[in-house]
Amino acid sequence: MKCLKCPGKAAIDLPRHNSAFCASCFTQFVHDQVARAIKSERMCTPEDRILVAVSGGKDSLALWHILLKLGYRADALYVDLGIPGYSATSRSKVERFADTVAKPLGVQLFTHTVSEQEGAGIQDLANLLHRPTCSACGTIKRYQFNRTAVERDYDVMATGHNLDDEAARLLGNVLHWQQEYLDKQGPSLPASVEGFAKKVKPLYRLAERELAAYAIVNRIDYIVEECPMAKGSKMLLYKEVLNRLETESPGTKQRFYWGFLDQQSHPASAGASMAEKDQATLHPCAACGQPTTAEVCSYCKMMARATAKAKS
Ligand code: Q46
Ligand code: ZN
Repeated sequence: MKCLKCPGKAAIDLPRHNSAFCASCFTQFVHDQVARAIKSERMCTPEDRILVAVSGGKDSLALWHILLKLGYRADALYVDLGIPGYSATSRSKVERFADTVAKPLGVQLFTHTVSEQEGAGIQDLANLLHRPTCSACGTIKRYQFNRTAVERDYDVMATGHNLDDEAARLLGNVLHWQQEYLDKQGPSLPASVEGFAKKVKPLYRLAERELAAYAIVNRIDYIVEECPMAKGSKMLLYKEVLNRLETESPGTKQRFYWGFLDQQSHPASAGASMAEKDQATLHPCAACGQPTTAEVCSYCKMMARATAKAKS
């Protein structure tokens, strides 16, 4: 297969975009997708100072890499959760990336160590509180990222959530009709009140698989294993289900999540009653007078075709 953009050989195919790219055109494609996300969702300007939440995984390190390549001033914060056999490796990946890629560009890495600052590693802390580890972890990470962003005067905080993450989260929120969460599922959340940093997800247009390919093509050394605490989580199940749908019908995740964002961006029509919407879009069929959105209703069109066929 050939690259869509140049005469080179394609290195990665993107069924949902009906295209394939060579390594360098693919890198360009990823940068373009992020630039587009930032612009269309008004995430930040070139003057803004950005704080990236990094975990050592492909998404957050790719995000940091992309923002730096696009010329943004992006520092990062890593939260060391103190999970045996996982945190030490993820921390070393982040530090290596910072030393080799970020620091030469004059940007900084901050580290927050849970066992030092909160007094115990995340698992001990969760046991103590009788809370699931991930729930305690989520609380600490949200709090510390926001606090660092606000105290150090960053304009915006960026996380590496990708299309798969957001589609899975949307599926969970829809299955449980969590309206409050649905309202906050956009990729750009303003600093709604004093003390809250603006939060953005510049990778929402890119799939997990595309970010893994980006990391490999750009030689980003990341931790491949998931956090051991994620095992058996609902999110992984939702991702599995969506992956099955995606295989059967490429573009499903994108249609699901981007379609949701589209609906959200038209609050007027979403808020209108069904009767109001019908009145705005329906009018009498030119042939039979029954309500339709087209000039001639589908019944009349179908019957006209049937009549024509019968006569021919
Ligand atoms: S890091 Fe933390 Fe995740 Fe690990 S303990 Fe759970 S929430 S799974 S994103
Ligand atoms: Zn190419």
